[in-house]
Amino acid sequence: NPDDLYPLLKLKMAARHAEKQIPPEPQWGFCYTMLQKVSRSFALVIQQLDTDLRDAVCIFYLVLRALDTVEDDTSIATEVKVPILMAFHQHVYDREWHFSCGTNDYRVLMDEFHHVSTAFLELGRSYQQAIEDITMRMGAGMAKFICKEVETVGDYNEYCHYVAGLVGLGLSKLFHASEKEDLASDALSNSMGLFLQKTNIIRDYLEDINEIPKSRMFWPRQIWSKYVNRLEDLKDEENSVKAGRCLNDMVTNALTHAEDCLTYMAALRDPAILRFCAIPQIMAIGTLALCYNNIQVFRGVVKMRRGLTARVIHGTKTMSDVYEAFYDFSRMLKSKVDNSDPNARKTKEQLEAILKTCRDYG
Ligand code: RWZ
Repeated sequence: NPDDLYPLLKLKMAARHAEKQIPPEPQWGFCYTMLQKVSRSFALVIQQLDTDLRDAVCIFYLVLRALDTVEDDTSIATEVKVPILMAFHQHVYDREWHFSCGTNDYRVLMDEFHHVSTAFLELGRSYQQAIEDITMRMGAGMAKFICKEVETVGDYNEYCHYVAGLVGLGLSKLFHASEKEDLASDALSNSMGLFLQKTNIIRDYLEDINEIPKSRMFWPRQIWSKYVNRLEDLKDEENSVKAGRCLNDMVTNALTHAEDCLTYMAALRDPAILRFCAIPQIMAIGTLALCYNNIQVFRGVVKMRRGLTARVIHGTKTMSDVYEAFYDFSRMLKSKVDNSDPNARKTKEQLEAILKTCRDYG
């Protein structure tokens, strides 16, 4: 599609530009280089922000990444892991603190964590307090879920709150600390994180289930047990109808957060912060539209085409663009709903509510 070429070129140029913008101080150089390595997409959206807020968000991300690296390392005994997770918010203040774990780039992040601490100590006090508070709460939540499975939809919401909803709360605090935004409510901030996290959990089914050593699964039993006896059974060819319905059930659950996300974004005043928040949310609803009733989710990776991603990144400027994108993807999703699906009515109700919000305000 020749229409896609131009935005794609711009995207590549933006990525190269980001590489060249590495600051000269060793601690900041390390942090921005590391951010590029652990998340190219996040390194790209973070560039929307002004310097002091961008620095705080970069450190926030790396601190949580390090916390996640500890949680994720299955070779660490629980008795060792839990105290580290619980005290991580104190370790960030200590330039001498060190704990080696993880692999590849994540191991470098852990081994050179003193650079992150040094940079953290240079942030304004209100940024530090926001990062400390969220790190403490996420560490405690991760520790709780080490020995707990995601059984009910309530557990699913609770787990997603710890690993993503809290990121939303933290970002809202950082935006407020920058004096560019009012403090958003915890409920709306939480929804911003849950919408992204639940989309990732749906899309990453196969990757998570095939992981060695066996990773925990986040699809709640309360949902999948309506369709199959074991979560792995969704992969089997003979279960494809049931698998599709289970997938649609999960997408419908994720869609319950979309209206809150629109309300959150509509209240933002700073255009750069809006772009930073909106790009991932539009990618999420686009991914849900792509995954709905698409059993490829159980066979391989389902990802939005790169040209479309580039268009989202460069085409999102104002809240009107956000309403338009949510409208288009909701319409696309609605056209895929089949009345024989047990959740068809619920799904369509969710979509109708999103479409109405977009029409009323967009
Ligand atoms: C913009 C208000 C970015 C909310 C959630 C968005 C993302 C998905 C991934 C909130 C390190 C990446 C692993 C942070 C812990 N959640 N979350 C507003 C938002 C970082 C590890 C991975 C989390 C995690």
